[in-house]
Amino acid sequence: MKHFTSVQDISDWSVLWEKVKQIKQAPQGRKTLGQGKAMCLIFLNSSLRTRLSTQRAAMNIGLDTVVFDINQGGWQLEMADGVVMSGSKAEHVKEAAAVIGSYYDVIGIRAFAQLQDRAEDYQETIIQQFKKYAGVPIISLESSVRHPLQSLTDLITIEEYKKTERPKVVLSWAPHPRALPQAVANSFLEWMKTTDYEVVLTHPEGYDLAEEFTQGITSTNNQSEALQNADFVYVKNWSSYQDYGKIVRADDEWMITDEKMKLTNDAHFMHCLPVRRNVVVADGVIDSPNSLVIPQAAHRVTAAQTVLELMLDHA
Ligand code: AN0
Ligand code: CP
Repeated sequence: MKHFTSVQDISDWSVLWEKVKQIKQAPQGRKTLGQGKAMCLIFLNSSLRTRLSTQRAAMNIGLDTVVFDINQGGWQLEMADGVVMSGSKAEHVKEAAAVIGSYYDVIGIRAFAQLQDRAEDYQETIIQQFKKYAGVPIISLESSVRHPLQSLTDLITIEEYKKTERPKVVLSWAPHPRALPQAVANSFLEWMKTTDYEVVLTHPEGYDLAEEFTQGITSTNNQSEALQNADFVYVKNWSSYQDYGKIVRADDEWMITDEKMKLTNDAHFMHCLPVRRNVVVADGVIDSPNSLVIPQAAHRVTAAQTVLELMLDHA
């Protein structure tokens, strides 16, 4: 695997599932795979899971890791080509990525959508520029459009907990006090499309995702209808794609409650975390035995290690 920035980077699913199985059985089975190599994880935004699980995955295979919170102590990077750099940005990504690539064998980068300019966010500029200039494999730790490590985790989790071959998986929008990116939802749909699950998307009017992600997916503005007989309820907030980056209305009634979960087929509750209790999901649901949020988050290590092993196997 050269880079890991979207589902397109998976070239052989049977090799991937074999690896997932091995890692679940013996996480430290390949303790020396990363020996003599090192990874740099660059964060432009906050993180708990991505930061810690990716480091833990690296530890399991003996890959040294450095975390670089670039906004705290790094230079501000110019991402666009051909600009006159007379403003506040001291260094161009062209040099920065190449330099980091000369020190490290793998680079992970988290750069959320800014939610100001849709065209700019949807170009995934930061990931693209690192791919172009770093000269080493790039792992997305959540870009402005996608969060593939999360989506792989979600797929591994559903595969582990599904009780039928073709479970009904519902992705439901839920309210949130802050405008959030669409990346987790976009990416989830992109990965779900590779399965033969019954996938249903539900959100209030005004929260349609980009067509490239929703094409071929059943979608409804009626949350109760979507939840009928669901086996997995995956919940996430995102801000509007049409009215870009905006919270278009108060839709508090979209919170996932115990009452709503009663409509489902005793569904598992999933969320990528961090989650705001009693805004996105009621305590009763997230604290119930049907909630998968902790095992799901634990599988972030499985997912990161799978990706790292696939990269290093062919390095
Ligand atoms: C981020 C988001 O919605 O993209 C990260 C989720 C993994 N969430 C928040 O900022 C709360
Ligand atoms: N799910 C997830 O990516 O969590 P963090 O933002 O804490 O890394």
